[in-house]
Amino acid sequence: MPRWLSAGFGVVSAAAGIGVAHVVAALTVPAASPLLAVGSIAIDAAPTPVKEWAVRTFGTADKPLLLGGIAVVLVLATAAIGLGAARHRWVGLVGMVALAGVSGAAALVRIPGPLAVLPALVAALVAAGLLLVLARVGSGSGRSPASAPEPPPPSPLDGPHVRSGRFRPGRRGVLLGGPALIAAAGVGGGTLLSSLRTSDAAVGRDQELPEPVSAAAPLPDGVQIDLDGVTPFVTPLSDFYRVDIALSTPRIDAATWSLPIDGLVESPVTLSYADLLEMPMVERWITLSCVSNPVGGPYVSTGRWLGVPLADLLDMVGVDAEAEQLFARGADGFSCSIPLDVVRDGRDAMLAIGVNGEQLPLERGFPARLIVPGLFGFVSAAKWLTGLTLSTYDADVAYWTERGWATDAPALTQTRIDVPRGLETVAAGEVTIAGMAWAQHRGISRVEVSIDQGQWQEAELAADAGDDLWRAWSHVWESTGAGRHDVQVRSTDRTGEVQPEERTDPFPDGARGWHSIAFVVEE
Ligand SMILES: Nc1nc2c(c(=O)[nH]1)N[C@H]1C(S)=C(S)[C@@H](COP(=O)(O)O)O[C@H]1N2
Ligand SMILES: [Mo]
Repeated sequence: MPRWLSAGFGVVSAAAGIGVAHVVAALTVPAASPLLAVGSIAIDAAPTPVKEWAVRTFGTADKPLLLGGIAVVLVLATAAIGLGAARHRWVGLVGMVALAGVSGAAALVRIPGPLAVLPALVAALVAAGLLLVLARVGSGSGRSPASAPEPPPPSPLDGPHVRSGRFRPGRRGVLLGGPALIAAAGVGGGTLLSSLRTSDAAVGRDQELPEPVSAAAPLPDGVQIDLDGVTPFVTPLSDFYRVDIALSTPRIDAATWSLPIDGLVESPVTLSYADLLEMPMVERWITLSCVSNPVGGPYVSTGRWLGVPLADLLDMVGVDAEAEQLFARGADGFSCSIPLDVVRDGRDAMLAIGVNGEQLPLERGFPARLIVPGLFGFVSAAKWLTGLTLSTYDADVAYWTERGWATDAPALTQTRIDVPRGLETVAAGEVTIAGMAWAQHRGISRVEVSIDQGQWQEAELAADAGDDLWRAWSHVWESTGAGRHDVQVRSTDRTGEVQPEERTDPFPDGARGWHSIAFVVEE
């Protein structure tokens, strides 16, 4: 048997195993599907600089690329197993079981309960079994006799269109193609199944939201600068930035979901989704930003959040004096530390169930997440909540703290130039420079623009919607000549602090520095 065929047997057996396991996962725990489970571990284990590089280089395409990378490694490994199995059958058995073991162990790290290993078990059975059969049949020791009569040589009259009885790509084609088909059907079918199971009705995302007892203040006229290219003040949910460690979006059924609030409290409670819907809700416009946002970057958005004030929940359980933090956990293994004094200082920190008038979309943390104005998302905005624990910083350590990032991280002031775009060519005359500035919970009091290293000039601020929100700004500049010009911007927050000039990386507590771009004025 040719070596490529042995290697191919290894690859297609593993692929078929993964395909069937994907279906099993879709029916049980989607995130336990082998590639997803291993990918999640890779995300958890990747050293911070690697992760930063991946996000910087690939942006939101980093996850498909990760899966692709794992697939390449897997093809090489399973080809080797296939080659080994051609000589010694046990190599195939041990190799496939070992690979499946890796995926089972990976699944167990993030997903509690024995169901997490079921897909890996199925993958092991299918992949090892199939490889043994293929190796046997392929080497001719199976039922189909190796001594089958050779087909007669092709006649020169037979073109590619002639499908006579001697056209026999069949055997090898079937041996490789059959399992490949199983793999494709499994991955396609499993993915379809998961999406059916995550339909809005299936998870309880088809309910009326309660009316808030305290509605969001209407946005003042003039918060928006109506100029092509300037960010919309309210981010449509489809454009809202998304950052999380979940390789597959957690699917949580609101009907069976419950949220324990425990730890250093007088009376722990466990709330159901129905319990939450009964509680008094507030609705607030809040701008959320990500610590990974580079200067001038896109990871910032604004929505109208509906939820139960966290202070109410704390009052309900009665917090012990030793408690330092509200430790929040998400279904994807994420966790974060929210300082108790921040939760209780009067800001609109909430356990949110709705955004922009609808229940949270699945990728935004359905059924419930936290939103804390003024803190970066990674230290506050836990999605797919599974538990809230009042504790000390020693007792519970947050996911990103374990990876070297800051434990407490107030959102930093940033100012972004939206128009002109970098290197855009604009007509001579009046050039409008405009963009967004944010310093959540402190507010923006001033934005300044400097062109070609000239004096700082005060930009015009759009209407103010509140300190927890971003603010649009614009500045009209009379062009001074054709060719390249540079513009830089900086903001001052309401505490009087001016954005520092020096650029820093997002790691470990957010990027600092002035955004600048170059543009070109036409002749
Ligand atoms: N469960 C969970 N919650 C999470 C995260 C995560 O990885 N898992 N990422 C956080 C980070 S880093 C940010 S910036 C915000 C982003 O929220 P969004 O995806 O709804 O914009 O969610 C936070 N909540
Ligand atoms: Mo983030």
